Amino acid sequence: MLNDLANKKGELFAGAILDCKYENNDFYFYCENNVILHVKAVTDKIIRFRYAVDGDFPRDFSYALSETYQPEKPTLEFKEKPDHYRITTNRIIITIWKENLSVRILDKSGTILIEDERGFHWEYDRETGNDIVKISKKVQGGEHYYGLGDKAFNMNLRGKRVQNWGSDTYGYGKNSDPLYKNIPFYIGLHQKIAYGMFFDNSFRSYFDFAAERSNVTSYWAMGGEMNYYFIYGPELVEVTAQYTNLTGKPELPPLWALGYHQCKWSYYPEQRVKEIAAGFRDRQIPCDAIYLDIDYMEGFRCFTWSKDRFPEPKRMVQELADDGFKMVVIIDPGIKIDKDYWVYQEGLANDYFCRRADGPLMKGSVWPGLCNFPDFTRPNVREWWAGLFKDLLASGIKGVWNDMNEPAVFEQGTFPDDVRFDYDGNSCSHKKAHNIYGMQMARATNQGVKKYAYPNRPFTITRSGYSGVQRFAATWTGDNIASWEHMWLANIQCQRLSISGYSFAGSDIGGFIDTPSGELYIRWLALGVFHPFCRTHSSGDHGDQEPWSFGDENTNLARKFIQLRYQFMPYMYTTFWQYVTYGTPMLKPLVYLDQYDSETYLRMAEFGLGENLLVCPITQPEADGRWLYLPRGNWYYYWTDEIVAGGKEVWAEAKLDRIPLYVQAGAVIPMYPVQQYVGEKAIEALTLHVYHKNGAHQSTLFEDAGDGYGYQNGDCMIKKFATVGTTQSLNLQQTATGNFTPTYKVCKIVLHGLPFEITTAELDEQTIALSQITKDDALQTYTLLVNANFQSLTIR
Ligand code: MIG
Repeated sequence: MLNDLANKKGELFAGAILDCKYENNDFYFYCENNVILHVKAVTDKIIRFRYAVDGDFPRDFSYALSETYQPEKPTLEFKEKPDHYRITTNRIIITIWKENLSVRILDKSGTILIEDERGFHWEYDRETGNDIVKISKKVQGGEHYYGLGDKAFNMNLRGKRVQNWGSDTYGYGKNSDPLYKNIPFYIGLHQKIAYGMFFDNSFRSYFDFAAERSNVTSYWAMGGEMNYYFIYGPELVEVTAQYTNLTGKPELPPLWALGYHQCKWSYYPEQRVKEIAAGFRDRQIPCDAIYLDIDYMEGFRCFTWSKDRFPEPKRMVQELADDGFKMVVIIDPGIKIDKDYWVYQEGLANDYFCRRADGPLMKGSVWPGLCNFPDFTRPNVREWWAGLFKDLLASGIKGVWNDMNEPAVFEQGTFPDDVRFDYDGNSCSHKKAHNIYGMQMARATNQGVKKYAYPNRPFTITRSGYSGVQRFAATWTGDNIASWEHMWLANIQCQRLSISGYSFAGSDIGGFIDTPSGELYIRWLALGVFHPFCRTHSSGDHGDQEPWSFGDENTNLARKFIQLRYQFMPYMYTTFWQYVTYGTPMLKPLVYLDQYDSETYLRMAEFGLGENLLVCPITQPEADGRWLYLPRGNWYYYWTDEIVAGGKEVWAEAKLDRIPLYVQAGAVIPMYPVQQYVGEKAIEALTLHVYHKNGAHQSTLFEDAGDGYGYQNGDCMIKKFATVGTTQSLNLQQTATGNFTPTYKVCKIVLHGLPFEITTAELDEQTIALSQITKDDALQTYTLLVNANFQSLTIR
């Protein structure tokens, strides 16, 4: 496109720098032809570049940025040289050439991190009056690219061109683009050094990773500003964490939201919902949430209930709650044009709906028929929208699911370009607001659910979003298909979302369109239980997709994998806490586990979950295992306790009753007993699986009430488990901080992989009788019960 456009219209470039002014962390470079570059050192590692072409900057505004982000002040040095300016932070060196405003960034060892090719340039688009703003960078030797949200491409984006224009893509496939989300953030890796690039521009945008020209990576947007953040790693995880801090982290979800969820388009009437609920409890398959799709409403009118299908919602929701089920309902943006419908009346009376350029209300057909659409970019509209959730929450609804918010409109796809938006006081057209519409809807929804769920935590989920949307809702990967390829895609998309700041993601397990075979369903479920959001969803006209729909044998396997999810719950919750606290991605592609090993660069099936687990799904039929690349270090095969050395390809034996799953040597993995739903029983013992390693390792456990906001005031418990192992011994130290007191008083410690026979055991300096340690011959593990507050356990 760079060249196509260039053929027809003129590309414009900055002139030479005439002057420079600076104050604190802000540097302004004024060029010959009215171009200004504003460089802001946000931190020592995050540098913002903002360009103006008409001699002035418009009001600075972004929906992406977190309001609570507190950057650490950089340490700076500024120098003017004959042909360039140089800004040096504690970590990087930024050079800006006087001749043409070209930018280069080096790390402290002098390695080039990024370097402009043609640099910033633009084109004036006569039709819209917008500037098409572009930048091009040289591809560095051996450079690889990752990120960009939900893209359905191979993990490594080199050689691809992608587009951000949120779209309802029913039955998309590998390489379909654009999809639902708009996350203009990528991560570059070369010479084992990682950096991030966040192009904060909500217009339709494109990224070309050495696709058009093999030595150039470029990106551009159809309007708005050239406004990007460079983020220095050098570690991949740090790049994602910084981006996530910049664009915001969610709050902790209620613990039940990490349980298993069951969804369908649609479960109705009440009797059917009850059958589904009973189906879980009768078969003892754990489940925390059941969803109602659009058919629960009266003629698809949001915030109404179908009188025939759900005559007494509050009673039904309560009865389900008594049995441990939380109910989540869908809410779409389209409000039916219907004079007798109160939501429509209120929206109309208060002028809350979007308007066309010439004044009429924006009309579009979606499920209810012709609809108007709230302008979620106005604070008072969000406030109104939030208030609409009062009755739903009062009926006991615990979560809300936002769909169709790309925004999607039948036939025409989305809104026409001329539709107007307030954009929080920065009035604009759909061209600019399209990509943030879904995010602002999710924001308003979260605001309402949060308010009325109080003192409990809200749960919201959205299909579309822009950078920063992770603050407001969980997400899923949209309308996928029950095929092996789609399961493969789900794995990549969830990892990619995670490294793009959006960890709370999952796929429609088993596929939304079509019916999976039992085998595919089980393989997919086995993967899904290791995704932060774990929900089976399918469209109604393609048969049943409950965990018991595929015969007895598969039902048993489904139960087993869902039970595993509940056993790993404290580990998943800890991983979530690390995400909301540090911005650490919950899922990590293999390259994130070892960027110093180039064998990981093109891998995409294997991923890390949290600190200590490695998962690799089987995405082919009739397999009894698979080859995978295990990162360096020693790993335990979860199912057998076999110790496997990484840094090479290994074969993981995994018939349908297993998913390749490895535990890092030295790890301590916390587990809960199986429950049918979160909070079913008070946890009486926490199990700590300790995996011996020759050497030291540290693991974490976070616990709190699992709901409410006490954790924000210290009512939580952070435990660190430090293990040190030798060929003769194992020491485990536990240190705890925080005020939370868990229900359990004991820990069940399971020792894995001891390379010696136990002769003595000491707990907090007291000898333990060996008779208190039981050996499991199958796995060669040793189990003992200890006081939950133990500090040190030594085994020899
Ligand atoms: O036009 O609400 O992606 O999860 O079940 C289809 C019905 C609208 C699309 C969502 C899907 C949901 C379906 N929706």
